[in-house]
Amino acid sequence: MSFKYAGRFNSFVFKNATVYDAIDSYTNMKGITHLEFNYPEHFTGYDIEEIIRRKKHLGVNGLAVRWRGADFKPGDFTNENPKTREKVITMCREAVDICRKLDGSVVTLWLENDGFDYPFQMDYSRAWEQIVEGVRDVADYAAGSEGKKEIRISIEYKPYEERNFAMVDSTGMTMYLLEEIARDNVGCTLDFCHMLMKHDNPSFGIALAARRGKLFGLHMNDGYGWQDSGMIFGSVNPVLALEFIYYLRKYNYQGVVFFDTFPIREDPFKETQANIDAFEKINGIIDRIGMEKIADVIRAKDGVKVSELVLDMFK
Ligand SMILES: [Mn+2]
Repeated sequence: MSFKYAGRFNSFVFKNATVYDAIDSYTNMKGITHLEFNYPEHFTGYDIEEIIRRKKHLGVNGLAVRWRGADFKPGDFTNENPKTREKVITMCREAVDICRKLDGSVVTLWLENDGFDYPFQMDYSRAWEQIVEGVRDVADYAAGSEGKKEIRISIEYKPYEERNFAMVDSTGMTMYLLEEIARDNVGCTLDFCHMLMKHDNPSFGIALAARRGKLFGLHMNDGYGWQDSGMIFGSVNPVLALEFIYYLRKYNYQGVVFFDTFPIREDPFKETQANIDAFEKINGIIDRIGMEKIADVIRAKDGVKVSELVLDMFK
C-alpha cells in the first residue's frame, strides 16, 4: 500500500521563506504528493493563481483554519460575542471556498480557543451545543451540491494548550461530538502527539475513527507525551509507529499523511524528507513481516509473542 504525503508550510515559513518558496521546495521533495495550507495565514499577501501555477504536479489536500487575534481568545465556536462567533463561521466558509477553488478535499478545524481555564468559567452544556451547531453550519455549507464538490470538515482534537482544558480533548470525545453533529461530511483528524498528550493509544484511536468511516486526516509526528513535541515520526516511539501503520493499512486509509512537525533547529527540507523516509521505512517493515503474521500475534493477546514480533521487526 502506498501513502500520500504533505508537509507543514510553517516549517519553511517560520525560517523566513515565503509560501511560494515552500511550494517550490515541496515540488522538489521525494514523496510529497499534496499541499496543506493554513487559512488565512498562507493566503494573506499571496495570489491563488500563482499558488496553482507553482504547485505543478502536487495536489491540494486542504486547509486548516486558524483563528488568531485577541477577539478569538475567549472562544472560537464558543465565543459569546455574536459578531466574533459569526466571523469564526465565516472564516470556515471562506476556507471551504478556497479549498474548492484549489480542488482540495478537507478543511481541518482545531478548536484552539474552545476550552476553559477556571472552575466556574464555562457553561459546559451551552458551549458543547455551540460547537455542535457551529460545525453543523459549516458542514452544511461544505456539503456537495449541483456543480459543487463536497468538502469534508475534519475535527482535530488536542487535550490542552492553548487552554488548560479543551472542549474536544480526546478521541472518544471527538467520536461523541461527531455522533451529535450527525453529518456525513464531518469526521476527524488524529494528531499523534496530541494523542500521546492525552494518553490516548494512537492505534486504538484510529481503529475507533476508521471503523465508522470517520478518519479524514492524520497529523504525524512523535514526542514524549507531556507537550506537543512535533518531532520526526517514529523517532521516539517506533513501536507505536509500527502498530499505527499496521492499522492504517488494515483500515485501508486513503487520505493524506500530513507531517505536523516542528523543525526549529533542523533544516526544514531535510526534516520533512526524514519524516517521509521514516514512514516509508516503517511501512516496509510491515510489508516484510506481513499483515497476516501481525494479525496472528494480535489474536494471541500474548505479551511474549508481541515482544518476539517487535524484535523481528527490528532485525
Ligand atoms: Mn496537528
